[in-house]
Amino acid sequence: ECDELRQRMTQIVDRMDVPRHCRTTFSTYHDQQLREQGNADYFITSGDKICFFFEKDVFDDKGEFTVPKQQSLNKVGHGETHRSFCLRSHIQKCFLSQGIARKLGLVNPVILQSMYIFKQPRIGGEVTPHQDATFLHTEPLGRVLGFWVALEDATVNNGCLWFIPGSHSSGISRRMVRTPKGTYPLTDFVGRERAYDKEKFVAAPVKKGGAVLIHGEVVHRSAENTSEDSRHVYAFHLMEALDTRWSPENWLQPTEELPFPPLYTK
Ligand SMILES: O=C(O)CCC(=O)C(=O)O
Repeated sequence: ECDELRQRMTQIVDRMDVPRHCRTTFSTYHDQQLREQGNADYFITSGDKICFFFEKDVFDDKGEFTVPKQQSLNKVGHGETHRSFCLRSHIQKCFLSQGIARKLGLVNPVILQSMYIFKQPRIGGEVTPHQDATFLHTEPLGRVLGFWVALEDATVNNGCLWFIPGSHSSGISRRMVRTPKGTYPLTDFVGRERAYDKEKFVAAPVKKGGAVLIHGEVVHRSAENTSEDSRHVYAFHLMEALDTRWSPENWLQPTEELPFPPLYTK
């Protein structure tokens, strides 16, 4: 399954249309602002599509790749990867996620988003310490669960996850919210990420095919990848929809046509 997913992603990247705002030449401060606005628009509308997010400096000032295309992406997300192209059936059938969710007592889990994360060799960027509920906020808290499946060995050298044990029980310190319609930037933060003691993080290396379950409030991070190996991962987030309010201020919003799909097939 891991290899199938990797092959499928190789095809998608081969055929990808690079988003225009990545290709455009940006030379002035104003151009730079346009690029940032393009990035923000692209992100906030990515909830129901396949969108491509690149590592830093993978385009030159003419918009041409400076690295092989297959090694340029940071991640692909956040919607269509689970709504179609077979990955939804991977989530529902293959990754044992239905069985795990049932064992955890989830009554009506829905799939919020999914991401294929590359952590490219040598250039894979770090993911700074955060809690997923900062971006995927519910009332009450404690209803979001990440499934993070290693499609290759994830090691301390190539950027495995690190966690602060016990940090899931201290609430959240920051939320990403949509700003009022017609204003820019499109999202903002309320509150601030706490300063975390680096020494408190514990590494969680896993073998290819291993799954890590991420509590929505646990503080986690991953380091940059300076090794020669990639660290591909398929990650998706579930929400227990029973008696849960999805915040209308979240960046990611379901619509009537595209509600969050249920995890359970029967
Ligand atoms: O894969 C990574 O490096 C980070 C993933 C992550 O933070 C998440 O899935 O919540």
